[in-house]
Amino acid sequence: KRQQGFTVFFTGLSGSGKSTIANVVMAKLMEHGTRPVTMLDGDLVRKHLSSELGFSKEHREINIRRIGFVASEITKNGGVAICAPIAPYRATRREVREMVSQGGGFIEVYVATPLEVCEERDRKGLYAKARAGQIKQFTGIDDPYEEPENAEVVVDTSRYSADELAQQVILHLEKQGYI
Ligand code: GGZ
Repeated sequence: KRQQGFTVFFTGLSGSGKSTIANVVMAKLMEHGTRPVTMLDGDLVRKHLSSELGFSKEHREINIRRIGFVASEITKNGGVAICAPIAPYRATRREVREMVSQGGGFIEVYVATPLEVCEERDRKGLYAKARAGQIKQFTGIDDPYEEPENAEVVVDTSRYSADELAQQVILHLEKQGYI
């Protein structure tokens, strides 16, 4: 029996580790070798699909709906989509879930790294800029992040490595019969 397509949708703050974990999940899924895997990372989407958009609520919603549409097309055709945007709004995440679920599986992964930890790391210096008012509407600083309440997987980056967390996601996919 041909297995159905699915979307793994990561959500979490800037610097939470979404991309890192998503890339490990992608590599592990490709080792399985059964179906094509498409990565829709926040950065890449912003560059290639949403370059005209900013970070207002309206623009973030448009961005997430685009990601959701592409993911749903991939999923419907039996592929695997991995998405890793911030996706700060619960309602928009629900819309994407509904869209994707019509054609396959939807697995929301909440990368629950606390703001203090993301800000402490501040790999790109964006939090410092946001605190200084040089970037406005920065998620977690002066813009909201609505925590997921029904995520299929919640990962704790303070206790496990990206590799271990990716393995937790893979385990979930195996348990649910996706792979
Ligand atoms: C949040 C911002 C902002 C503001 C620029 N707020 O760590 P990064 O740099 O690479 O990830 C962040 C990325 C977020 O884009 P998304 O498309 O994932 O956001 S959303 O889902 O809300 O549409 C960050 C950078 O863009 N960045 N300005 N104001 N992140």
